[in-house]
Amino acid sequence: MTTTLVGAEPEPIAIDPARTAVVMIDMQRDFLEPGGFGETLGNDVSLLNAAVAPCRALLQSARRQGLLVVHTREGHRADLSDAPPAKVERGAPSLRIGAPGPMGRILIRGEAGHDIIPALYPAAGEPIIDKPGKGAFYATELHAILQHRAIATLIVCGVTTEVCVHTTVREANDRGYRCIVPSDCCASYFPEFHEVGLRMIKAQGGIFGWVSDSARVLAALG
Ligand code: TIU
Repeated sequence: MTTTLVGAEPEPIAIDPARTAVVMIDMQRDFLEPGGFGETLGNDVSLLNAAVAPCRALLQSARRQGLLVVHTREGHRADLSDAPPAKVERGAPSLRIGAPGPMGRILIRGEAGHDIIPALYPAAGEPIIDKPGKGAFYATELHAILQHRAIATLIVCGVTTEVCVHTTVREANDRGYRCIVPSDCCASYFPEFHEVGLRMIKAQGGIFGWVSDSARVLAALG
């Protein structure tokens, strides 16, 4: 085992790259591009685009170093049978999950808007997890995939910081994974939620995990 030290708060964290996975959360057109679900909820989607370049740099480094890279997509079956009404009922009725949007039915698997943005498109062989919830572990194969590769540490990137990234980090923390969140590789429609979400992760001695940034992760990966 060859470990490398990643600069982070509340303290540096040693990782074994062979047992570390990058988890890229929901970098989907529906969240990042105009006309998608994020915008229908009343959000300024341009705020999320700041995370794309740092995510791309981190992805490229992770691929070069042979880290496991996993992508997630939030979305539902076409008949909405896996979508709780409590979730579907958010937003204006004409713009809800399953409603027709400019990029196909909103957050429906197989529709254009559900797909991952071209800049961060999964490479051949990288697992893609289709998740019905906010957390990447809920009702998915993610834990099994990580266990089969003896993954101990997750570098969690994506959108949005306080919703799907946070929920996934909390789920991972309860399952025994060490989570590192590079601050510039995630983003929120609400800058203050991004800030406070990251502070929540690293507070109390790192109650949910570690907060770093792409420069420090890239330096550690080499
Ligand atoms: N992926 C994710 O964060 N789903 C959301 O619905 N996020 C919002 O911030 N709305």
